[in-house]
Amino acid sequence: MSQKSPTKAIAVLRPDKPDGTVDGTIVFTQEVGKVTVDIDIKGLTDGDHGFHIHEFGDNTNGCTSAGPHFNPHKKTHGGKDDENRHVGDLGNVKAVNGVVKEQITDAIITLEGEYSIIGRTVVVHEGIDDLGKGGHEFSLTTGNAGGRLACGVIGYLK
Ligand SMILES: [Cu+2]
Ligand SMILES: [Zn+2]
Repeated sequence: MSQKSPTKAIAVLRPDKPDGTVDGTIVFTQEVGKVTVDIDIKGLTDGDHGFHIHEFGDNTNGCTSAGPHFNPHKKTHGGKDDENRHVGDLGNVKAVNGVVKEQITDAIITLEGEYSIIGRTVVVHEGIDDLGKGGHEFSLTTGNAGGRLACGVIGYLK
């Protein structure tokens, strides 16, 4: 009756800049056909902040080195529940009193197989992700979510 335990992964977010205030932990748990994401972030301004998985697990030059949104299927940027979205598009997180404490589920990201998000980077942004609907020149690539406040590479969790 041995059962494979679910794959879990974690990203520890660190500020992009030395004087940055934002940090946190993001825990991913693979379920059947979906991933549960437990989000704990602090040090944000109140309101919505773009929250994505970016392509590369590289923080050499801060969060910039993580590259664009993880987009293996070459789609345009969208919201989490849109059919047309990057795999990495998880929408916005909402900070209250500087803190985000949310649990979300997503059926597009996965911790297994060819399109696994493990080894890529979670980024939290300065501004609001317009989910592709803002009409800005960046809406269909980044959601015009602005600078990268904090990021962390996704790795396996025991
Ligand atoms: Cu992003
Ligand atoms: Zn995107």
